Amino acid sequence: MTRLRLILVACVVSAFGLGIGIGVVSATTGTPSVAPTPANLYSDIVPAPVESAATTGSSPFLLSASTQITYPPTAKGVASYLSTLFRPAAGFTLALAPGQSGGIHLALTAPRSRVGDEGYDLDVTTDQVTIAAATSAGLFHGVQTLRQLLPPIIDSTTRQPYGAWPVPTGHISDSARYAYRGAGLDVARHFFTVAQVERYIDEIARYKINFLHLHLSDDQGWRIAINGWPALTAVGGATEVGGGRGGYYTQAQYRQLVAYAQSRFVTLIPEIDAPGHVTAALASYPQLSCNGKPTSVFTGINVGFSSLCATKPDTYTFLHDVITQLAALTPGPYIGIGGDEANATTAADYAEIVGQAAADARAAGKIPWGWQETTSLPLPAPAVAAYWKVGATPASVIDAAAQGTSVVLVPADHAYLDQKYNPATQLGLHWAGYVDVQDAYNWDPATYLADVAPSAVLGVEADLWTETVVTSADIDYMAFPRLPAIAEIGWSPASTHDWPAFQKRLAAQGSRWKAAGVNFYASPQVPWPGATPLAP
Ligand code: TNX
Repeated sequence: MTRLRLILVACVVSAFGLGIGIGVVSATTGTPSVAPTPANLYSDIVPAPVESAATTGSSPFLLSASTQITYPPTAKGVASYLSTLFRPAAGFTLALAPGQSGGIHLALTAPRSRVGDEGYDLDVTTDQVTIAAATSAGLFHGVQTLRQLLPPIIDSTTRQPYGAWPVPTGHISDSARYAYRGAGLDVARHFFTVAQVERYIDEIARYKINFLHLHLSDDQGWRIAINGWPALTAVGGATEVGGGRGGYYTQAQYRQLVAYAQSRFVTLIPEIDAPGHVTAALASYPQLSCNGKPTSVFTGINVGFSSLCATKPDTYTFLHDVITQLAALTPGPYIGIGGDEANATTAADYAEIVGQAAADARAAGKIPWGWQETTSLPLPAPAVAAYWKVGATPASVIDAAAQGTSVVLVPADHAYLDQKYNPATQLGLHWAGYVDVQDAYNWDPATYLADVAPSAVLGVEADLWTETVVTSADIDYMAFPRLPAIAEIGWSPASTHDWPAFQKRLAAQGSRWKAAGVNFYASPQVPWPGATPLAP
C-alpha cells in the first residue's frame, strides 16, 4: 500500500518535470530518502538576487528532521518562523539551538554598508547553510530565498514522502534596490477576513514585498472600527459590491493583522479615503455631507460621486478621530489619507480637507501617504504621493517631487492587479488596458516619470482593487504571476532586468504555486513546466 502510494507520488512528481521520487526511508540502507530537485535553482530565484551562483562538484546540504537552526539571541523571531516553515510538507520542525553554529546558521554579521537594511548573504555547503545579514529583515529575506533553493514540493500543504530535502551548494549575495516594495489590497469593495489577509501576507512576503497598503474605506464599505463612531462599522461595514454581507475589523483584529505582518517583516499602511469615495461614511453619519440627507451604502462600482463637506466642523472631528486612532494602531511610518478621484469636491474644499487630514497624520507622528492628486496642494514634505494614472507625468507630481515628496509608482497599465490580463479574463476591469505579465514586468521605475529625479522614487506597489474580486482564489489569480513581476522591479538591480530570463524564473515559480495551492493565471507568455493552474 505504502509502496503503491509512493509510486503514485513519483509519477505526479515526474509530471511536474522534477525527476523521480522515492520513499521516506530506503528499505535497504535505512537512510532518509531524498526529495527530487530540479536543476538551476540558483538561476530561478524571484526576485533575481544581485549575485547568485551554484558551486559544482559538492553534494547538497540535506535538510532533515535532525537539522538545527543556530542563531544569535536577537534573531530569535526569524529562527522561530523558520523552524515551523517546512512542517506541512516535510513533517518535521527544526530544533532551535541558540548561540551555536552549524545546521542552518543565522548570523547578524554582514556589513550594512554592503547588504543594506534588508539584504543578506546566503552560503550553502554540504555541511551548513549560512544566512548572514545586518538586520532581522535581511535574515527573513534570506530565508525566503532559501525556500526557493529547496524542491518545489517543499511548498506543499500536505505531507510528502521524503525524509531529506536537498539544498544545492552555492552562494548568493543580495540587497534591495528600493526601500519600498508594496502591495495594495482593497478590503472595502469586497471584505476579506483576517485569515484571508494573513494568507496574502504570506504569499507576498515570499517575494520580499515589505509594505501592505490596506484600502479600508470606500463608497462600498467602511472596514475598521473607530471608537466614538459606531455606525461606521454597524452601517458602513454591513455590505459590499453586489450587496453581500461586507464586514469589518475590530481594533483588536487589526492589531492581530499588524503583528502578523510584522512577523513577516511587512509594514501595514492603513488607508481611509477622503474627501471622495466616502458613501459608506455618509450613510453612517449623514451630517458629514453638505446636504445632510440620509443615504445608503453604495453597492455598485462607479467612482467619483461622493464627498465629505468642507464647511462642516464634524468633517474635521471625524477625520481627526479616524486618523489619530489609525496612527495609534500603526507601528509603521505611513497613514493613507486617500485623496483620489474627488470629482464631487471643489479644488478649494479638496485642499482644505486633504490639508487637514495630512496635518492630523503628522500631529500623530506619521507621514501622510496620498494618491497623486494630493500633489495639487502640494503636501509639505515629508509626504508620499502614489502615482497611479496612465499618460504624461502631471506638472504637480514633478513639482511635488522636486519639493521633497517621495513618489511610489503604481502605474495602472503595469502595476494594477485588477486589470484583466486579456479580453478573455473573467475577473477584473480594463480601463487601463490589458496587463499581461510582460506589461507588468517591462518598465523601469528610475526612468518611468519624466522630469522626476530617480532619487525621489521611494519604490513600487502592486495594487489589487476588488470590485470583481471575491475569494482568496480570485486574489491569487489576479496577483500571480503579476505581483512577482512588480516585486522584482522593486527589489532586483536594473542590471538583472531581462524578460527571457524572467519568463524562465517565473515558470519555476508555477510549480511552487501549484504545490502550495496558490491559484494563478497560466499566461501563455510563460513556459510553465506542465503545471496547470486551478480554475479561476
Ligand atoms: C481607480 S486607484 C481607483 C480605485 C478603483 C480602481 C479600479 C485609485 C487611486 N482609484 O478606486 O478601484 O481605479 O481599477
